[in-house]
Amino acid sequence: MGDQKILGSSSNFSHDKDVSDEHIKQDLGDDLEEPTGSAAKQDLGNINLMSLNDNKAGMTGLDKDKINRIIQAASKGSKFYSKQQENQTRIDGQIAGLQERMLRLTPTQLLSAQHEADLYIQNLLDNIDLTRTLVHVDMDMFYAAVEMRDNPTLRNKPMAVGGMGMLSTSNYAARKFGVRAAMPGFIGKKLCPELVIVPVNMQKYAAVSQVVREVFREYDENFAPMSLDEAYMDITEYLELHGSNSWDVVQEMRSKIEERTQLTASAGIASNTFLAKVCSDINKPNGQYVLPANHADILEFVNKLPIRKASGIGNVQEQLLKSLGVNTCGDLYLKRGEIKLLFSQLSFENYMQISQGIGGTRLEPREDRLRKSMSNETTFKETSDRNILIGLCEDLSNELAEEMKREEIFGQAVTIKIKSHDFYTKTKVRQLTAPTNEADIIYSCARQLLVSLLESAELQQQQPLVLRLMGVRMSDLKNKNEIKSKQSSISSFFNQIKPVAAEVQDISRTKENEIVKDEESCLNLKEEKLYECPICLEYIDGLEKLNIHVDTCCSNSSYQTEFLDGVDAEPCKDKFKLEDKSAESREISVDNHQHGTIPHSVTAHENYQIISSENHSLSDISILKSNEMNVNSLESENDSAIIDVRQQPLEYVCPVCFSARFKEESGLNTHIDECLNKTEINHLLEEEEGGKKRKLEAKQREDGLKKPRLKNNKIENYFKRS
Ligand code: DCP
Ligand code: MG
Repeated sequence: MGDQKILGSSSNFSHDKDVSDEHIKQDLGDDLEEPTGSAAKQDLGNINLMSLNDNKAGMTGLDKDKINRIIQAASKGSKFYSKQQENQTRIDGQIAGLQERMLRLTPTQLLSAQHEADLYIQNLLDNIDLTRTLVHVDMDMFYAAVEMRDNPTLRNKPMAVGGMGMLSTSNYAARKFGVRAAMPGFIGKKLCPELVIVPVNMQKYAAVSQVVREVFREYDENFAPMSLDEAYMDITEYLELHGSNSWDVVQEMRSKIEERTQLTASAGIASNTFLAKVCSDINKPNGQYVLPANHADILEFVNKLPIRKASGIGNVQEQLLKSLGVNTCGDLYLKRGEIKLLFSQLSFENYMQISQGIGGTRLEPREDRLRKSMSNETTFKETSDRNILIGLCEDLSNELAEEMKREEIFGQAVTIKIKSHDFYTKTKVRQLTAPTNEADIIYSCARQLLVSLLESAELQQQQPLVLRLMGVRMSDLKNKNEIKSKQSSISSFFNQIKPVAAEVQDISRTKENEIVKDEESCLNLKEEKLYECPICLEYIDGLEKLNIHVDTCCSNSSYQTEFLDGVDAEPCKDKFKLEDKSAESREISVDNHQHGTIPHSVTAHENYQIISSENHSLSDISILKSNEMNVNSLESENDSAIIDVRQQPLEYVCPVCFSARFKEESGLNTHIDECLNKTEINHLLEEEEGGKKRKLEAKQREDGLKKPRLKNNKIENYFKRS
């Protein structure tokens, strides 16, 4: 416990001190000419999107205006800055529209909406569950604490973990200067020149995390890790079994963590996950807070809680809500009429739940927690060359398939993501009729989506689209246990490349410099996160890679003399792979049972038939009958809504020849019988058997989009010999 003393008594932990203007000025260094007065503020544009998020332990009482001016001055002139300016203009427009609509609301409309809201809330309260004891435990300044533990010279200095490109976290001494996670290191240095930046060492943090999780397991076998340093536990049964009180149990749990790791953790105890998480931050570091499980106490607590404290409410939502006069969770209730009328039903419900302090009371069973998606992205030198782009798409698909095979994961939805040279992102998704991790199938589908995106953009703009980033993502994941053997037969293969499917187009913008938490990383200990280079805005997976990248980026730029000054994206060509339920899941398909998460969801409903056709050497053939997709999306902190859902007419496509289409099932069945007898299948089989593999590939290539390229040794996966 020797180290504990050093940590516990360190001044780094006294985090509530004010930082005066003078203190900051003194630490600015001479090279940054600080703008003063309102004119200067005007000059810098006051981009709310870039303002310091001080919603972090150890950051209360900071001179936020001052810090914001430093941050904006440090970023001015960069692509990042101008993009944030552009995004802010868009948000300002949304705010103006919102306010205009609010002014037009009549008292009668408001009364009626309030009444509806009251009914909704009453229903929530009638079903409230206050019987569970949920705990949220979060390690204090995790990466930084590990580094300080292992290197005593760091303990009394403002320090951060990361690099000049991006910081992962900072200790409490550095937070007093406004230095925090998701901030570029060079801006951290502007805020605090004596800041020591230590590189990330993920292996070390993962090892500590294992030890901490062993402690969690002692209290709840089914604990839900949310990242390396935090988890939810439901200790209701533990308390019943041991007849103890939650405060003492959590105290004991934290002591065990400290004994075994020499690191401190903080905890929150409440009747649901939303409240437990908020509570764990209250007495950080090395503290805990319990919120009694009765509605009066809960209401009193949430009434004064700033909206930003509710998980899922980020910068943009905060700006929108504040423009309506909503500053606290209690205000969400006071403005329930306006919220009902001005926001979508999903947002309304989410906000009303927050206003009542309602959240998840049951943790998802461990076996149900599966990563939501896996993807592979690459950035490259801007190009509109169709061959290069298609080649990239193939590489990405192959690598992704390899990774999925390694992890024995299958996906049923393919998404292509592209980013144009002017930073607009488009994604297009297609639902498959059966899960797969076959490269050929993924590539075939991704390629079709890519070509269709390129062509529609070309039509719109009358010129080829110039791209700088491409990604292929597989979602709707299933593990091998969920895959029935028949689904990996020819049926899935043939059906997955059907050109008929629902499509979704999504124009999204991703929050700048926000490192996205991979909530599922807890399951496989891969803590790769997506970072955006603050100089060229490329996305990089993993902090270490980002920092190497930023160094290259900086050395190829005018950064050394004036950081962020008109730097080009040219050096950013690194290929990278990310595993996510991260930025991607913010766009689509979040359903993580967490209170307060932004309710984005995509649901696909499929109807398909399985036709058994053994006499044709095929074990089964599933046929796409219809594929419809419902997309619900609310604007979130970083994304604009998913825009366009198109429904395709119902149609049966022959899974053998791909060219015959039928309105009726009976016509299709007759056709398949004939088609199967035709030479094509026989050829494929003969060629496979006779080892004429090249011919097959050539044929597939010739067929282009119509058929996927089979891996030679994979054909037996699709054909079962009788
Ligand atoms: N992390 C990251 N990028 C972020 C946020 C966090 O890489 N944008 C990493 C580093 C953190 C760890 O995850 O140490 C845990 O994140 P927390 O949000 O819990 O932050 P800390 O543990 O560092 O600080 P706190 O004491 O506020 O919990
Ligand atoms: Mg933490």
